[in-house]
Amino acid sequence: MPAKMIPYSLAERSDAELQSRADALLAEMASRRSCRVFSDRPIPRRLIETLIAIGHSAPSGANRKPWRFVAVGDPALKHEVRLAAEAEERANYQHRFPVDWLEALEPIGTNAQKPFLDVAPWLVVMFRIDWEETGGQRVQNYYPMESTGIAAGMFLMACHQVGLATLTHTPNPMKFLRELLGRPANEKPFLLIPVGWPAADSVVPDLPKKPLSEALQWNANAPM
Ligand code: IYR
Repeated sequence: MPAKMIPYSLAERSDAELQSRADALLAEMASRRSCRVFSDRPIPRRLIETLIAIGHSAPSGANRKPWRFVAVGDPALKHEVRLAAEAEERANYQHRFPVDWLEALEPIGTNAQKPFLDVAPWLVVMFRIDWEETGGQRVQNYYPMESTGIAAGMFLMACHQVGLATLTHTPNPMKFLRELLGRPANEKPFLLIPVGWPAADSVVPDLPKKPLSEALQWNANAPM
């Protein structure tokens, strides 16, 4: 049955106002960097919950919200995650990554050591849910990959907007996260996102960024 329809409208704004809001947002987002050196300064659980609620507000295929956020703040569990992630990454860096991948990672300066998994006050682990069981029936979700990616992006943006640092970490294969965090087989680990303050001595690589002109194409008749 179709849902009841309710009105939807947004505040009336001039093009100039939209542009200045967009310019301000771009300036803020352009300063986001992936952080690999965190401070242990605590972050309140309620703040993490609100940030996750923002991720959870993401659109999703058929409104299924095919994701799970697991917020890990227990030092002992974070340490277990670190040990398991480092074991996978050691294998990745030592013999699983092909040479071209290692070369692509070289400027970023990453290696198999992941101290931030102990230090960051929260590890937010996202899972994607391709199907769910309701009443003994297997129900397919739609676009779980796209949906979970959008939710992750909104969560990352929310963290940056409130003033916190994040990292999109993928210590593949990530099956260990399902086991350590007690999630069922239909939940596939998607991203491990440490959240917190950068350490006082945190640094990031000074990397050239692909210009927008290489990522944006206008069609020939696009209006001004
Ligand atoms: N997951 C590994 C390797 C890695 C992969 C990509 I793509 C990066 O942008 C950075 C690192 C690690 O976290 O070390």
